[in-house]
Amino acid sequence: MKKDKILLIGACGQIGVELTLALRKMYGDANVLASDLREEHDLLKGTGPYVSLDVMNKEMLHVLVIRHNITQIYLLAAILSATGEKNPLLAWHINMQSLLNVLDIAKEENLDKIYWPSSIAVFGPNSPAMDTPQHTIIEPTTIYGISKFAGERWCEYYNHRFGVDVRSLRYPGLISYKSAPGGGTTDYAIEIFHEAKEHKKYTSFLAENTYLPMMYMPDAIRATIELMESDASKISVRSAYNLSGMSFSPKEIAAEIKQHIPAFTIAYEPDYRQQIADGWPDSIDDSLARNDWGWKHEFDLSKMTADMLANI
Ligand code: NAD
Ligand code: AKB
Repeated sequence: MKKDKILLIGACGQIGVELTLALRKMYGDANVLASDLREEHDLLKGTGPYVSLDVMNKEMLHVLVIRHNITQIYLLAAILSATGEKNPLLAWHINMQSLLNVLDIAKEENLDKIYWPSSIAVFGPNSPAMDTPQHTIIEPTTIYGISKFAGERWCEYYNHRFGVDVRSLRYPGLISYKSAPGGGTTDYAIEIFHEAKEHKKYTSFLAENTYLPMMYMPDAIRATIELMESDASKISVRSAYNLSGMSFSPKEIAAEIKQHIPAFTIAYEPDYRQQIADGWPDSIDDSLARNDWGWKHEFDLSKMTADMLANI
């Protein structure tokens, strides 16, 4: 039997650090090769093998896959929504070419499984905002959302056309304390905790009643692993599954933080990210993920707030 050997690309990012550590626990430290453009993250040091890799360099990626007998790739490298709007052509180039490099090598080397995350950013202002269904109008207006939607189509194409076992989730905004976020519109919901603890006040770049779908990182890591561990016969969606945890506004998260830090105050100064958030859903219907492979979230706003404040 072939031994599982996993390559994580973008391992030093907000999700990558925690996913690398979780996969090392499951598969054994030596069987999970972490890689990134950046220097190795402090939390990864001494926990397993690490290589410097630019995923845009297909030849180098290919050599690495062959040399390390890689059987699965988790591709997490990307330019996120807020950063993407500053340089749309670069975001398109990196987000698309990285995925095409990975999918093509997966096809050529007959790899077992590929994971690549999509985002709620695939939805746009013409999608239903509440309980946005899996299949609906999808007209993203950010370059990040456009690249994620195109990526979903490529994933489904490589699965149907070439049999590549690629799996994907449309993550909501992810909230965590271990590794810093990388330039998203939902990052306010992480900054607010750090500022609340340090300065007891926060100025939000989104308006008070802007609702967005969100998820606590432990739920996101578990969802990713549960999807990847599911029998292929259970995976009916080969583009990307809707995935839901909670939904709240800046006003609601501030009220929740105030329960723990009574002196905490919030002000609102919406910037260019408001327009991005206004085009995204308020909440997501993820019944397909729940029915197909048994997804169930654990963290709501109050449980997450208590955990974040206890750990920062
Ligand atoms: P991040 O920005 O924190 O991390 C991305 C990592 O990729 C960084 O460490 C960066 O150095 C690395 N990287 C960038 N270009 C690279 C290249 N050319 N070669 C190798 N590495 C490169 O992002 P994240 O929040 O961890 O997101 C990971 C994935 O999940 C992305 O596809 C993102 O779109 C998706 N996602 C994230 C969220 C969220 O809230 N964090 C929500 C939805 C989807
Ligand atoms: C972002 O805000 O860009 C990400 C996402 C929801 O994809 N957190």
